Amino acid sequence: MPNADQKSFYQRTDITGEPYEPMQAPRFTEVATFMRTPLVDSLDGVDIGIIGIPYDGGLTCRTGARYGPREVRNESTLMRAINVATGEQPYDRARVADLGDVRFNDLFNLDQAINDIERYFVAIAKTGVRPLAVGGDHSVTYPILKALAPRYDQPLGLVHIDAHTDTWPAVFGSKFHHGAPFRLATEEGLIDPRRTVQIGIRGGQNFADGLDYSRDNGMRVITIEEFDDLGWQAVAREAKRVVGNGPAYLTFDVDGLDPVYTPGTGTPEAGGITMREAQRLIRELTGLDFIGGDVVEVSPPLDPSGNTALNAATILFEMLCILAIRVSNCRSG
Ligand SMILES: [Mn+2]
Repeated sequence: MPNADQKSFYQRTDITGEPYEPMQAPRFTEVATFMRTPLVDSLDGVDIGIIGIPYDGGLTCRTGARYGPREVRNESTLMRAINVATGEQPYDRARVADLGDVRFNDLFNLDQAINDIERYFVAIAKTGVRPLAVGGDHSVTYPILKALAPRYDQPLGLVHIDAHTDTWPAVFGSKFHHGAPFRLATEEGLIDPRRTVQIGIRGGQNFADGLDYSRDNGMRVITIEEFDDLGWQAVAREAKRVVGNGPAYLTFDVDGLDPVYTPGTGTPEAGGITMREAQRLIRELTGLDFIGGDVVEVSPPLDPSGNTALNAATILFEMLCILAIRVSNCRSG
């Protein structure tokens, strides 16, 4: 599987002229990029691009997610080049790079921030690079979907892991907030609600507003109680049935996990998914046609232990593994 092209992609030269591979170096060394992949300023030759979105203007509650990308980069240096559980080696299958962060022209203007994010993902989508985004709060997924969905002849399917449905109407005077991306995406035909599954749902202000919207529009809502009854394997089967064939997007809000794993998040809800369940669930989603994904709502200032960012980086690695399988399958046939 590894070829010379992929190998040279990960090689670097240091200031003495010595060639080396950062991913083979001790994990406490080097500038922290996502998964120790090369930081690039061009999309040429990239299959999967991991990009930070240091934006949290859409938060309705506890803040700090703007620091998410930086801290996930740091903890992601602990990830290995192999998925020990599955044997997957994503860097043999695909050229993975750190694309840096989305830059904002007008950080304090929510409506403008959406355009800034969309602009980056339009650039990515044009090249066929599959993006893996790291937030930032969940409002960032709406402009990502705005950029990606028009490339396909049908609305995207969605696997959405979260404690909240994120289908709420406007709050505090704005329809762009972290509890609304999938209502906006449904209204604009970016996602197909009948090919959307929401997993781990258990909370939210005016709970019924979001839940009713999701169900009335045909989304498959799997509450945490149903998740508990079915188990991760059956939930994965159900997600595959709902999403079916056709392009799909994977979005993971770390508050879908129990707060023991991810206390550093904007709106924690007790009684959530375990890390082990989440890892096995994601692995089991292999085969769906994911065109990209994101991990959002990591707020490092709310968890100085770094555990939230470590678990987010681990989820990101699992997502990278299934995306890399998709890339190499598409390449070979
Ligand atoms: Mn949430």
